[in-house]
Amino acid sequence: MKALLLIDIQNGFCPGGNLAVAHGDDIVPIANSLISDGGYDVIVASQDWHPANHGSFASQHPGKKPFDMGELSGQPQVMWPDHCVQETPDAEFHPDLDIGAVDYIQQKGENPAVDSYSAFRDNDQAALTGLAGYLRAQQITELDVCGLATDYCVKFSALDAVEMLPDVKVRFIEDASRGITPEGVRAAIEEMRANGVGIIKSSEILAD
Ligand code: VGL
Ligand code: ZN
Repeated sequence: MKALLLIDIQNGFCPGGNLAVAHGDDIVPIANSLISDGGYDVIVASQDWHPANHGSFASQHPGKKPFDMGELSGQPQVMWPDHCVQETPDAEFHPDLDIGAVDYIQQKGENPAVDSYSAFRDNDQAALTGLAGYLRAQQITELDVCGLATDYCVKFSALDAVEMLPDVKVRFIEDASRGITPEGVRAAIEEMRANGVGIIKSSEILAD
């Protein structure tokens, strides 16, 4: 069984959003083609879903500006602009994403004391989200990952998939993803590759 995992294709990470990734919305038509024509049995979408007082927000740390380094629960933490606050338009999926075709939505980042880049577990690796259990129950053997942002949530999700689902073949779809910085994207792709993630383009999936 094959699954597509769409990471955080939300307004907050698209142009006009609070943590906009350059050209983040360019991936929406590609994601929709993968959903309709990618041959997947299961479609999963993750959703960054923060309380308004989330500890990853610079606004919660006096003297910190967005993109500074800071600390959260004693761990180094990038200070993000307030983003993807629950029940706000910033947290909604991009309006053109075919969310009606999604079988399972995995929300993450609800605990104000820890960030959760991965759709599988919090950054401290203590609490699981339930996504690995869902994919095991669906007997998924192949998982393709794409979305926003390559250098954070996509990378951590793909690496956790390799570690937590050792029998699953994991691939990253490069052109269906965008990142926060070009250097970050390059490093993320190398790290994924080094950890056994296949690096592919959507044309390899969509061309029969
Ligand atoms: C993300 C930073 C903070 C992401 C989420 O989706 O990549 N990045 N929260
Ligand atoms: Zn976030």
